[in-house]
Amino acid sequence: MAGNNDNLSSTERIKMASDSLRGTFVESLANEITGSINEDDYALVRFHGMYVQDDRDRRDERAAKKLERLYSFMIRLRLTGGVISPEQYITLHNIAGENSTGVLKITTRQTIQLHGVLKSKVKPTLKAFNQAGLTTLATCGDVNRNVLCSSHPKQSPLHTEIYDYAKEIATRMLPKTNAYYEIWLDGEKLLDKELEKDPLYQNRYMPRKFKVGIAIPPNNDIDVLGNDLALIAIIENNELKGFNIAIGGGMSATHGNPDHYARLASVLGFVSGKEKTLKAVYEVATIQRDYGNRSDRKVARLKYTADRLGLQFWKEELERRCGFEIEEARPYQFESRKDFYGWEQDHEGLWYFTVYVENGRILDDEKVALKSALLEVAETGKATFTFTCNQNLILGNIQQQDKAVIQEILDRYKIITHTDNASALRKNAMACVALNTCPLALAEAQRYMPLLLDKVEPLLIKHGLETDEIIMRMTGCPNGCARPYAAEIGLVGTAVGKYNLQIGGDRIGERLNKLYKESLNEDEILTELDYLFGTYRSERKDGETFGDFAHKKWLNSVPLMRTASSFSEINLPKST
Ligand code: SRM
Ligand code: SF4
Repeated sequence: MAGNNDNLSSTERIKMASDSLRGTFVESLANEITGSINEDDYALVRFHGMYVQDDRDRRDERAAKKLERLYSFMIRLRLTGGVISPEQYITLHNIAGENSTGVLKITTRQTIQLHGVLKSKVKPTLKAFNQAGLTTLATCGDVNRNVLCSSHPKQSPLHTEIYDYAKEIATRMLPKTNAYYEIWLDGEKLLDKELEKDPLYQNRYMPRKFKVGIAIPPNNDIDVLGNDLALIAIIENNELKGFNIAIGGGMSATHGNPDHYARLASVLGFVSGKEKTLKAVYEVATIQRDYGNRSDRKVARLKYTADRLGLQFWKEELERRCGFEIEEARPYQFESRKDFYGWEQDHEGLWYFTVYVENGRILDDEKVALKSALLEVAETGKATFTFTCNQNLILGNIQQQDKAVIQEILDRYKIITHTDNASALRKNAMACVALNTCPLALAEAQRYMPLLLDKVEPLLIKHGLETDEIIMRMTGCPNGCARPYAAEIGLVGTAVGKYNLQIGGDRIGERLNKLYKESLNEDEILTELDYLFGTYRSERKDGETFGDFAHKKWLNSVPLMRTASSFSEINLPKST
């Protein structure tokens, strides 16, 4: 029943033999000859929220000296909806300084990663996190990842109610293992293994990573349709009615292979009531667990299971497992996908300041001392921290009487000017990590994007487009970590210094872009953009966004990757 599962992939075998994710970590950590870990533990360490990496900038130098690669760990926190207290932020700041490169990297899934943590520092780091009430469990690996939730409470008085769903989903879908506690926190060994029995993940976990997000229209700031499972809050007369439930989003593709494609989630229908919604989320996961491909990891994500089995099958199977009907989807409207920079006040009178963080990198550099400023803000204890899927930061829940204190710090460190002065293009741009840590990067992204934007901005000024909020995203490879296929302009690395230019995505995340030109170098990118911007400026209709114009003008007849975002758009196969 579960697709082609006769030949299980090696990762499947490693998971099943792992003794609830224990693997051979005790041995791996004790081995002082290498900065790395045992081979099979590579796959398992992800379930604990870490990746083994090496500094790619230093590979040649190390090889010439006959040294092993400079291994270190990337550690990713679990922060549902991106929320963290000021006290926790201070811990994070201090640990980053002591045990990692010092940069706090806000990810495209609302959380923080630290890079460059040496093997000897992993346990102290996780212990310090744990003491602050933070964990990294299940932020990577074949499990439910960090659950996204629209970031800005200003958007809806129902934000807290909806955020509670995100927390509940995150909790219910955590793997039931004691291994994290035993290995990293030196906790006592679990004697009664029955307590570790995991009805959701069993001993095989998901076939591949599983991502859930909740968007609160009209803002689609989390790019909800890029998730395996997307919930879209349906609000009528200021009341939460329930959620449209969509499945099969994913942003990864492979250059030149049409069998691996980016896809937006397709809406299956509507569910209402907390328990029913949580049940539906859980059962979508069990269907993917049972039917996802476990022999070829390249096509193991839910999007492929959705297309292989068809949405009719998914809906019927979901209703069968839930024991209730999935109703007809309700109407909703996305109007934007951005962060609202600067000061905003919510319905309760609390204040929020959204800080522009270039590519999510919190550090002190020649442009701005952001890291020092944020530490000072956290030390006041008067603002919470919420990370956004656009790699920015919202300082929030600030009482009227405390606003001046926060304002003074932001002014003194020129954070407000830094945010105000960033161009519209820059404020809506994102880039993934890529080099020097990502082992899959074919090209630069976060280190190069700011330099490229320095050259794109004059083009926009030349064409009188400098206030247009065009969404431009870059990744170092086609895995799509900064969701480049959902951008109006996407640059996807093909080789060092070369990028595919994708154009024509919409502004609200409901239409993917398409390949326009392949493997361009910087000069070619700038020449193409000059032409595209010039044509857009002279031929666009009133209010027409760049993405909509580009789609109509240049790409209408180009075949799509999978983009169907509603049930009716898909050619439904017969249920099996
Ligand atoms: Fe990602 C793998 C970084 C969001 C799709 N991603 C990686 C790894 C871990 C490389 C690896 O496997 O060794 C990258 C680590 C780089 C580094 O040095 O830190 C990496 N992904 C990131 C982050 C940090 C990018 C960023 O700059 O913010 C994001 C962390 C999110 C988080 O907090 O959990 C990140 N990755 C995404 C997203 C965006 C999203 O989820 O909305 C996607 C596209 C959506 C999707 O999942 O389809 C994404 N990452 C991938 C894939 C392709 C998965 C697939 O379906 O084939 C890989 C490769 C893989 O899993 O084999 C990948
Ligand atoms: Fe690495 Fe590719 Fe993801 Fe960028 S898109 S972080 S290069 S895997």
